[in-house]
Amino acid sequence: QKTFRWDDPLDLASRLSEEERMVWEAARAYARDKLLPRVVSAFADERFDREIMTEMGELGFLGPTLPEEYGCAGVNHVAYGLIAREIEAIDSGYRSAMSVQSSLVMYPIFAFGSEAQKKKFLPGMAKGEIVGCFGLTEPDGGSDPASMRTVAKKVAGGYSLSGAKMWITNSPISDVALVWAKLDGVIRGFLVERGAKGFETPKIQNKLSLRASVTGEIALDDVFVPEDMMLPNVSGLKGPFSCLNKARYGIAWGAMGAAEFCFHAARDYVSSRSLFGRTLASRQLVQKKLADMETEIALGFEGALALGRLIDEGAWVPEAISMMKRNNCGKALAIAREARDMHGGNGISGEYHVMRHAANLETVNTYEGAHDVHALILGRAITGENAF
Ligand code: TGC
Ligand code: FAD
Repeated sequence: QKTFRWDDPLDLASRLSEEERMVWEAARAYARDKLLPRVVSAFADERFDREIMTEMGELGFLGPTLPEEYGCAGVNHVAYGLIAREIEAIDSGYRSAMSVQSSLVMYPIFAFGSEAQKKKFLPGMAKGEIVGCFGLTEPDGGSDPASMRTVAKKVAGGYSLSGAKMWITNSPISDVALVWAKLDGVIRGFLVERGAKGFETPKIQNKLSLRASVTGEIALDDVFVPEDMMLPNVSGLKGPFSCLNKARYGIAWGAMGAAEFCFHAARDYVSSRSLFGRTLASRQLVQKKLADMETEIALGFEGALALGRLIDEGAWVPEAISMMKRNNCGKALAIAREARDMHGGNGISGEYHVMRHAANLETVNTYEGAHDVHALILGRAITGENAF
C-alpha cells in the first residue's frame, strides 16, 4: 500500500525510466547547488553569468535530445522536460538560456542545416562554448511573424540582410544568431556570426522580469551572410514554428517547475508562521490555497509528461503543445502570485524568491506565443474559424 505524497500526489516519479530519473537528479543537484546561490544577486544586478552555459554543457543539458555524434547527450524529450523543470525551479531566465540554445538554435541546425553547418556549430554549442540566439520577433508585433520586415537580398557569394529584431534572449552574448528573414517574400533562416559588418546586438536594459537573463535587439544593416550560412532545408513559417514546438514543450515543464518551487515555499512559510495563536497552515483558507496549487501542479506535470511521451513516439500535434504551454504558464503565474500573497510582506523580498518567480512568469506567459494567441490557435482547431 503506497502512502500519499503531498509533493508527488500522482506518483509521477514511478512512471519515469531509470535514465530519466538519473537526468532529473543531475539537473536538480546542479540547479540547487550552482544556480540557486547566485540567482538573487544576478536578478538584482540584471546579470547573466556566461559560465552557466559551459556548466550546463558539461552536464549534457544543451541540445540534450540531439544525437551523440554531434556531442549531444541523446536523451529523450521527457528527460529534456525534467531538465527544464529543475532549472526553471530556480529561475525562468536560466531555463530560457537553455531552451534557446537547445530548441531554437541547435535543433534547427540539426533538422534543417547542412552537414557542414552541423559539424561547425553543434559540438561547440553542446559544450556551451558557442552561444546562439534566435531572431524571429520584430518591434512591430511578435504575435504575427508572417508580417516580418527583415529582408535578405541575393548578392555575389551570399546574401545581404537588413532589418531589426527585438526582445532576443541571449543576443548580446551570442556568437551566432539564427535570423529569420524574407528572401523574395519567403521566410528563410540565416546563421549570422558575431563580427559580421553591420551586425549589432544592443542589450535591453531595465527589464522588471527575467532580469537574470540577458535580452537584446538584433540590428542588421546590410549584413553579408555567405551562401553556405543559409539553412538549406526549410522555407516558410514552418521553419521557425518547428523550433517553437520544441521550446514551448520545454516551457510547459519549466513553468510548472517554477510553480512547484513557489508551492513548496508557501507550504514551508505557512507551516512556520503563527498568527492569532496558531500556524497559518492550520487555517482552512490557507489549506484550500495549498490544495488548489498542488492539484494544478500535479495536473500540469501529467499533461507535460503525456505530451513528452507523444513527442518521443512521434505522435504529437502542435495544438497539443499550445494547450500545455498555455495552461501551464497561466496556472504557474497564478500560483506564483498566490504564493507571494501568502508570504505577506516577506513575499516581496528577494530572499524568498516567490516575487521573482511571479515577475519572470509574466514573460513566460507572453513569449513563445502569448497566452491568448495559444487560445486562438486552439479556438481555430476547435471551430475551424480563424479568429486572428
Ligand atoms: P499559419 O497559417 O497558422 O501557419 C503558417 C505556416 O506555418 C505552419 N505552422 C506550423 N508548422 C509547424 N509547427 C507549428 N506549430 C506551426 N504552426 C503553423 C503552417 O502549417 C503553415 O505552413 P504552410 O506550409 O501551410 O504555409 O500562420 P499564421 O500567420 O496565421 O500564424 C498565426 C500564429 C498566431 C499561430 C503564429 O504566428 C504564432 O504562433 N504566433 C506567435 C509567435 C511566437 O510564438 N513567437 C515566438 C518568438 S521566439 C520566443 O519567444 C523565444 S523566447 C525563448 C526563451 O527565452 O525561452
Ligand atoms: P504583441 O504581438 O504586440 O501582442 C500584444 C498583446 O496582443 C498580447 O496580449 C497578445 O496576446 C495580444 N494579441 C496578439 N494578437 C492578437 C489577436 N489576433 N487577437 C487578440 N489578441 C491578440 N522573440 C524571439 O524571436 N526570440 C527570443 O529569444 C525572444 N526572447 C524573449 C525574451 C523576453 C524577455 C521577452 C519579453 C520576449 C522575447 N521574445 C523573443 C519575444 C516574444 O516572443 C514576443 O514578446 C511575443 O511573441 C509577443 O509579441 P509582442 O511582444 O510583439 O506582443
